[in-house]
Amino acid sequence: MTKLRVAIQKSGRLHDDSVKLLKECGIDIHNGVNKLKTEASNFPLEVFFLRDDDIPQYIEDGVADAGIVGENVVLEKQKQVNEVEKLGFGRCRLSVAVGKGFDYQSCKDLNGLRIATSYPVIVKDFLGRNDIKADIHEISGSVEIAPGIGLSEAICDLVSSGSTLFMNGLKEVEVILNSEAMLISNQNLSKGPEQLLQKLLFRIKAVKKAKNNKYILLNAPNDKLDAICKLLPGMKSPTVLPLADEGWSSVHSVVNENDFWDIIENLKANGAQGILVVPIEKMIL
Ligand code: PRT
Ligand code: ZN
Repeated sequence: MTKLRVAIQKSGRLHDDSVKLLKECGIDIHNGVNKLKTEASNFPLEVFFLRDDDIPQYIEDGVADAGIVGENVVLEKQKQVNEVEKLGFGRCRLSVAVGKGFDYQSCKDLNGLRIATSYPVIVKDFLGRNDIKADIHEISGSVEIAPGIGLSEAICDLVSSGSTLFMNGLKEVEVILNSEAMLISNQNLSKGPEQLLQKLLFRIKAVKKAKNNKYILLNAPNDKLDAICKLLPGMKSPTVLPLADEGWSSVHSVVNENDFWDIIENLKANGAQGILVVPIEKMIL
């Protein structure tokens, strides 16, 4: 039977969220300690646990059909893979940082400096686009200590909270890339795996959509129903049910997280009461 072979990070920042996403897609996987691969019990899917840096190559070579890695890794590795879907976790930025005492005005100030990084390809591209001549020193870890030990004047590394830079006396001066985890796939999938990938993607989109939306229930006086329904477009239109109390209705709908607080304020201003907001598990349009 055809199986979809999906590579995820063995351990590290993307591991837990990758497993969680598959679970939210209804795929049961049991991750034995130190296992290289495992099979889902209820979906034709095999999971490979790999170092994130190796995943694009395995997918280009067709050893895995699809995988989950940071966009930073996809861009750095330059492998022939399809970028299928951004996944909304593992967010970070790839930034240039210099010592906090450095009087930095623009990227031209990087001319002639040594820049330590684990992302030589992306940094080289950035320097080229901005016509900057600087020396790239590739190192594989603990990039943030390079200026302190005299290896370089600047670094380019991933940043999320910024506390690593701060603790090492550095300041962020340029954001080269904003990154999040991404589903990538082999460019020449045969029909079976391609169909399974589409099935997985359908589920991922439903999970992502549900996270961005909330189910909302409220009570509305009947004379305000029109105004209230206009505030709540819902998936088609809101559901309106009569309450046992004469003159009142219960209104059910879906609201987007981003508009949420504005909508709630307008609803209250229009006489809505007893507003309940409930998370949605899956959402299929
Ligand atoms: O063993 P393997 O090679 O698989 O793992 P790894 O050590 O290469 O990667 P890992 O687990 O550290 O990160 C995996 C992916 O998570 C990265 O490729 C990014 O896409 C994403 N990600 C998100 C991050 C961060 N946030 C992050 N903050 N990856 C690394 N960091 C590091 C950064 O390098 C720096 O050392 O965290 C430090 C900075 O964090 P703040 O919060 O102090 O700014
Ligand atoms: Zn890695």
